[in-house]
Amino acid sequence: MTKCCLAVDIGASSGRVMAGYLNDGTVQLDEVHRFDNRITKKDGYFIWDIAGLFQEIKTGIYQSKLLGYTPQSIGIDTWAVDFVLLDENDELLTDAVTYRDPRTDGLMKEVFENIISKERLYLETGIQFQKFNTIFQLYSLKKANPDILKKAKTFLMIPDYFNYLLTGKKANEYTNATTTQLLNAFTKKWDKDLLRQLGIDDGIFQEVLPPSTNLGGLKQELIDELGVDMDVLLPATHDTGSAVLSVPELTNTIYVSSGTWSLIGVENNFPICVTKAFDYNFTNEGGFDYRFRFLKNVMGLWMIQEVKRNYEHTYSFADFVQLAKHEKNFCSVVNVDDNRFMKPENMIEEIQKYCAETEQQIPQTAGQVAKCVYDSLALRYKQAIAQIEEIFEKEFKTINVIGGGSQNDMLNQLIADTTNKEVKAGPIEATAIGNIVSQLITLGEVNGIVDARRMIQQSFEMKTYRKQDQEGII
Ligand code: LFR
Repeated sequence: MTKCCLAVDIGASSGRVMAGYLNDGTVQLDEVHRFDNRITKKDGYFIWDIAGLFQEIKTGIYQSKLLGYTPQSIGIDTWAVDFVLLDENDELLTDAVTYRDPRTDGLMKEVFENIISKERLYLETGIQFQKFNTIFQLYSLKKANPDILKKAKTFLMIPDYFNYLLTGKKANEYTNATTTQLLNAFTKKWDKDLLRQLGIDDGIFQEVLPPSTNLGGLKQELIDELGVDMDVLLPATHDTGSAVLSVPELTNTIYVSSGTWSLIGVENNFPICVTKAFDYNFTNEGGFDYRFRFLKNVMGLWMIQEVKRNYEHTYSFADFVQLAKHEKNFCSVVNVDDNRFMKPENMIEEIQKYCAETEQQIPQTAGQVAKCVYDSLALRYKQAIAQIEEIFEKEFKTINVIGGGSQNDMLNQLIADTTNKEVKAGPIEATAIGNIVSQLITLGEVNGIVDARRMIQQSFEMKTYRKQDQEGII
């Protein structure tokens, strides 16, 4: 039996349970369970199947045992901003509505006009303006369904809720809580003044606990059901927080955490809320060890995930890359961050419409659609990177692409070509690795974030890309 930590990492399109452990000073990772995650529609809202996901977590725990592991701890990370509310009997009051639901359309402006100015909100929270931030989701609930908020006794974000189901303990983990845009960036506590202004009862929010907190053991009924007894530890429960823990070098490097979203930024020891950061809409999300991720959300691979779904999964992600490589001469680009691509009826048609409206060539084949997506993403990355360099008055030499998207060698090459910087790709499982090392730090098996990053560098290979195409593709 191998002693391990279990990392549960759930993204917008899939989740996995990984067993991780140290061997000879290196981090070892083994996928014990993988499952799909998808958005469904219920009662007029786009929602996550939260009960189904918890079932998958349990299957993963059980599976780890069957594969010969003895888990000593488990940590859960997921995407950010989404939440559930519990009533006085700790029953769910709502489905977990996804941040891609249009219920918050137009509400940012209303909040700035009626509740708090945009500038003040940024200065207090350090968080970027995204229409899906929890603050706007709660505001929309207050408008559309005030009774639900009245009945609510507990606010838990998605990983907090899973932790509650595992342990019976209610808490709001810090890194994920920062993405609500309701936490003061300096006190690192719920901003009670802001909540009062919004008319939301601050009593529903739980204690904010940092990564490395031990929430305690599993509930007895789960120990009986799964035959496993272990502690539930808090990693950075926001997936991007865990992912960035896996970036080994951050002095001269800009990271791109590449998955459903592309999160492009640097790491700091304090939030940066200068005018340019505000103008360019950069965020300061809380990280492990109270470091801050200064980054920008760029659309990411959601577009190609949707394109794949629209083609009824006829092509794999690798197929799209191969097909796009054969479309060297096709060169139409879209603004990937346009709200129309957030949750369109049909992504392919939306891309085609955009190209028609902007009088560009309309992509017809799967290869042309994919090429358009990759070119458009690379162009947007280039702009975000230029903005970071402008804000920091510094040139960064390297870009480290981490996460599932780092397997896309065409996109990696495009980034090198368009930015003329060295691109390092990997680790692919950055988020799960960050989750595991944070547990190892909590358990005293790794010394801290500096050692963890060195260890990760020694444990996982990275591929390097340099500018090839002098013309640039875009
Ligand atoms: C990435 C991510 C981003 C967040 C977005 C929505 O998976 O967590 O960091 O902005 O999803 O929650």
